[in-house]
Amino acid sequence: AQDCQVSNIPVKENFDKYRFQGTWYAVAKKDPTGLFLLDNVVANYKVNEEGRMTASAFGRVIILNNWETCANMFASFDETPDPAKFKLKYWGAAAYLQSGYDDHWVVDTDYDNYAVHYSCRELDTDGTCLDGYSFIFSRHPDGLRSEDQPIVTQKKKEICLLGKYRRVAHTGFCDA
Ligand code: AZE
Repeated sequence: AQDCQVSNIPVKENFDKYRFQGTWYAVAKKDPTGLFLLDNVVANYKVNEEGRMTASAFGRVIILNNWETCANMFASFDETPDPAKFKLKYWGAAAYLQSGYDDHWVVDTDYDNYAVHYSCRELDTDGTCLDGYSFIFSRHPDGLRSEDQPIVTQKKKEICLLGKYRRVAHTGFCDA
């Protein structure tokens, strides 16, 4: 699993989108190239009446000519044969925000404390990831519990991103 081939990355077995619902605080992230959420990233997942997973997310961004704002994002997920692998269709509340269609894999989660998210946007010719991003989420705004840290470190290794993360600050910038 550690050959860094995107197709060999293990994901959460029997992922349960119902248990994944609710608020997740990003505690660390690995950025893709280009514009991205800077910090204060909070995501809220739901499963709608038709059984489709949806989400909203906030995060601080800097767009255009150094204009700092809070991005209010929405998403709906397309399922794939693997229950932990989704396609994320996302867009912003305002047109100047980003929209896209990315992979959204849940590499691991215990549903109650931590989650490891992964998205590869562009494959390299050798099957490794050329451009991607990843979030480490916690149910707790103040970070991961110490007992979850070794699990998350192991998962970072398995997705070949150990040492590539930055802490995500929560300063209240996007709080209503
Ligand atoms: C994610 C959680 C589930 C909902 C969404 C997510 C991703 C959002 C982005 C937003 C980028 C915005 C930019 C604006 C200028 C995975 C955090 C929507 C990638 C760059």
